[in-house]
Amino acid sequence: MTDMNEAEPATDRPLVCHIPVCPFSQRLEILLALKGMTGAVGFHVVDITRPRPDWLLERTGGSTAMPILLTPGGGVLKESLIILRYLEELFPDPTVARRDPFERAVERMLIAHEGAFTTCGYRFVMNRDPSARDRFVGQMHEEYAKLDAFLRRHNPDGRFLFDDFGLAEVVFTPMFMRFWFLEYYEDFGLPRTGEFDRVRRWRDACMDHPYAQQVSREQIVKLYYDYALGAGNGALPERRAVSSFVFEPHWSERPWPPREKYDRAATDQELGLLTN
Ligand code: GAZ
Repeated sequence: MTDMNEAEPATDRPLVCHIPVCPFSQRLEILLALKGMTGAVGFHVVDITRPRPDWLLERTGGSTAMPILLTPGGGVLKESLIILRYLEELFPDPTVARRDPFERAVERMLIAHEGAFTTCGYRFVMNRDPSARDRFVGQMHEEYAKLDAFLRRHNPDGRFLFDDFGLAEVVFTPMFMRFWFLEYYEDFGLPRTGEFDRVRRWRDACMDHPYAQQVSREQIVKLYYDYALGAGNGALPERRAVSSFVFEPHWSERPWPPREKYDRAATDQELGLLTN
């Protein structure tokens, strides 16, 4: 649990300050797991529902977005894609990114789609206007269609972009998992039509990977309830006192939230957010 005046943790090894369920942080966790280097980096939990501790704001120069990587030498890195590259170079064996320059470029082209894909899914879950729903569905289809076309072009018969789970998979898997919130709150899933077969095979292979199991569907659905009401990043929806991102009561002890996001907003009590 964070508090503004908490003491600065030791940085005798690289330290990632993170929000445990944040997809950008899961990218780093997956990469380290693939390298067998999980223990080489410390993880310090930041509670998104509270103000950032002073020592952290001092180190980052006031920037609050997580994850942040603090180096033993006093360096500060932000942006998950940058931190991934740093960890890839710091712990080069085994490499997760492609070695061949052309393949690496192909991998980067796919990774370049991640921003649009992510934004589309988050805007959709946060949308409050029922009449805009069809437009979001169309945009999601377009995003999945782009991924499908890319994968068909570069590896039509495989499961991953190349032969195994690599850097592009590290980047996209946490987003595929977050989009469980679209299934639950928007009843939106990837259509089972042939035009999405290739991206479906990729997505399923990504989500099944043993090193990518840091979060569960139940956890995502429960923690992201506030996003479904349009309140992102630990902000509070109207008439609520406790964020769905709080650590206590633990998500596993709370009931499943209502799926109806447009015509009803559950209370703290209904969501099991009050400690007795
Ligand atoms: N581009 C950065 C990265 O590391 O790749 C993004 C980091 C980031 O946004 N971190 C969020 C954070 O720390 C938590 S995860 N926020 C608190 C703060 O003070 O800035 C939310 C979105 C969204 C996409 C993702 C997320 C999310 O819209 O999961 O909108 C609210 C935040 C596209």
